[in-house]
Amino acid sequence: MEALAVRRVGLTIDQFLSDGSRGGQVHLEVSEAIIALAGAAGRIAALVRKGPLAGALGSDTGQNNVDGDVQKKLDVTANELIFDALTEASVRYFASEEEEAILTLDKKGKLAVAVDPLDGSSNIDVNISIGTIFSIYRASDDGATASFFRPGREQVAAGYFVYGPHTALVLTTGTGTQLFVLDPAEQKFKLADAQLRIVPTTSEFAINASNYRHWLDPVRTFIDDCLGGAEGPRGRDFNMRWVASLVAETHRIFSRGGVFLYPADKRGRYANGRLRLIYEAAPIAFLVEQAGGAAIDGIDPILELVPSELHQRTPLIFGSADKVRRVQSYHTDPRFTRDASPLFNTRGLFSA
Ligand code: FBP
Repeated sequence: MEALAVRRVGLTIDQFLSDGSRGGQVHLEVSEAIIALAGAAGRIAALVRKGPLAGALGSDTGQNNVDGDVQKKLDVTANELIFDALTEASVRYFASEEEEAILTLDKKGKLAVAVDPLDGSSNIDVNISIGTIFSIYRASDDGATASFFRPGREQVAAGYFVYGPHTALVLTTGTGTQLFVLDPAEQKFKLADAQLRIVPTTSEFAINASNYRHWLDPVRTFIDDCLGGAEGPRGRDFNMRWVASLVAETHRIFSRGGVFLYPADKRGRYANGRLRLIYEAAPIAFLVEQAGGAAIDGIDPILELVPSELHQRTPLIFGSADKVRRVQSYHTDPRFTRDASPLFNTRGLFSA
């Protein structure tokens, strides 16, 4: 199995998706949609590489998306490029962070595709990695909402493109998670790792710590215990990262493990965190689980949640399985489920 994986390194994405030796066959229309998305991502990567020479990509358009975020020029351009690419594939329904409602593309199309066209918008102008996230379902004959308002476990494929020092695609079609890298000479995505695995445990966490005062007890206590380091209840030192691009954080976790948290907090609009279930959390969770990691909303697996709104937010905690389980145990321990309990302001849950 491993030898086969090594032999396949270097295959183009088209060759990989049509390769009969894969564990599970990828249906033609799913392959075509992924290849269409890869084409759009290649064009977005070319713009990102040009930076300010491509125009003011990070400037505000003066419009807000439905969730209230200010749309940047590149948010809108990326959305248009992806929309155009998907009209060439067998896509019946298209949902996007940048579109208020679900759009119907091809009434006979077989798929429903949801995207965050440009994740990490606040990093466009600062030359830090940004990306595109996508989720693919079979279109439901019960209509547009039924196609997306279903458990993430029903996704047939998911992935993200990260536009960084190199452009990469991390993909799952339900048989493991693969890494592809855009070869700049040929403008083709090529397989670089046929079997990504997330190490089960590490000492690195990622969270926007400026929100510390807004967090609820389970998260606050978990982070307090990590910050206690070698002298604290965990008995060892931890490292922290926060890029503010979900794709970049996910990519780091794929390469060296760790846990990412964007929890619910006490700010008015953050009762369900910041990240959107359908086109951010669910595809990331599918990729992560396929690589041996875990993804939860605090208690339940992300892939079991059923959305009831298109732009619904969810708390998101994912990464190395042991770490995620530990965060989950803080959420289920009755001592931490009462918010702001004075009992636990100074000590953590675990003594080792
Ligand atoms: P966009 O898709 O609008 O860019 O928002 C998502 C995101 O940028 C994530 O990539 C990132 O994890 C998070 O928001 C950062 O949020 P904050 O600025 O609150 O730290």
